Amino acid sequence: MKIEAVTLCEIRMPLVHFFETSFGRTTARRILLVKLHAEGADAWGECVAGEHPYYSEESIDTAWQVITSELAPALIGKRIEKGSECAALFARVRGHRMAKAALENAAWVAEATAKKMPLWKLLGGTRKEIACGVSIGIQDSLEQLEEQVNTEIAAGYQRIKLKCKPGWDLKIFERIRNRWPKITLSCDANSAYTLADAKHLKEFDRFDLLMIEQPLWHDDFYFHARLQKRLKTAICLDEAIRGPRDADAAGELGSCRIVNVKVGRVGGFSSAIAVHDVCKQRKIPVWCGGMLESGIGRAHNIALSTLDNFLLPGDVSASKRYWKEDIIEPAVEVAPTGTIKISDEVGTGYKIRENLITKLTARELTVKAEAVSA
Ligand code: OSB
Ligand code: MG
Repeated sequence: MKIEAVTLCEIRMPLVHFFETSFGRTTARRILLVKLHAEGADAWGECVAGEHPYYSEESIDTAWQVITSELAPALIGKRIEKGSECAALFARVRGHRMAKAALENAAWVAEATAKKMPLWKLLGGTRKEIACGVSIGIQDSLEQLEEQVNTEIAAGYQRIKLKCKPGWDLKIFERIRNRWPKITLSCDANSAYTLADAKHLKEFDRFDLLMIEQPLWHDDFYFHARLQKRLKTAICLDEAIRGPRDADAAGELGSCRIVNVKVGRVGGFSSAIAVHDVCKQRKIPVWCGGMLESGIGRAHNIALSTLDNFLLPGDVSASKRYWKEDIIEPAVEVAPTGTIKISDEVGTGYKIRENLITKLTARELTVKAEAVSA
């Protein structure tokens, strides 16, 4: 298929409930969507970069810039057979993995559409349903947190992850574990601690957590390996794993025993599959992370989660936890068993509500061949 043009579209979507991590609170998302115009196999992708460069170096504004000036021009006018060919076309741009992933993932959807296949099959998935967990942000009070956990357990979610930071850790684990001694519980620090906190982090071992996600620096493997030796609880790396080499290094060093795969963070589906494969080889279970995605990114996460080494429940949860109205149809729904059923339809199995996207759009730009050659 020939890539004729790329449309960038920034939409604004208020969250149903604010989401707070150790690096800050989000109340409304600014989301960058991309649309590939590909000879009738048009397809959408989502850039998961945040409003600020706090989770990683990227933000929606850096992504907008690098897509319009580098990545879209590298694609437009090219004929590609497969989504996986994008990575080589983008290779001379260093980093900017979330920006690259938005386009590459759209190209995989275009490929699936052209081949009349479900995206999950094209990615190499095998599962017919996937296991879901939730990520619960830092709240204003312990009571509010307990109520949220109660709601999500009642909805059937198979794993509860609590965002934590110094001052919002032992007391929340204590409170939640006291009321629910048996649930699968984990935590995510988003790099809020240093090795000087090792003794404090050792206290986490008392709460039978499935994992502690990214406790130390966002770019570190070495000190996580030192910390992992001292902890009974498994460390899971999120931020630090930027691709398959990182997963290999982390596995060899013993920096973690579990890996969070986010397709945006690692640069797109081909890299996400490679991370999955390296971890499988090393017998490291993976799960699919989330970035407060709209339905477009969410549908891509669902497809990815069908690969067989996605052995733990992902942060892939129902649309209604985030949005009053999602931009896909049907909205993502989670069954009382805490699972999402995988569609056998062509592409993602979800339709894009383009009229709604238009209504939510704050800025839009189409990059075309004339502009590229000029
Ligand atoms: O670290 O997993 C994270 C959201 C934004 C940035 C980083 C993270 C998260 C989440 C949310 O935990 C997961 C979700 O989309 O529900
Ligand atoms: Mg995380």
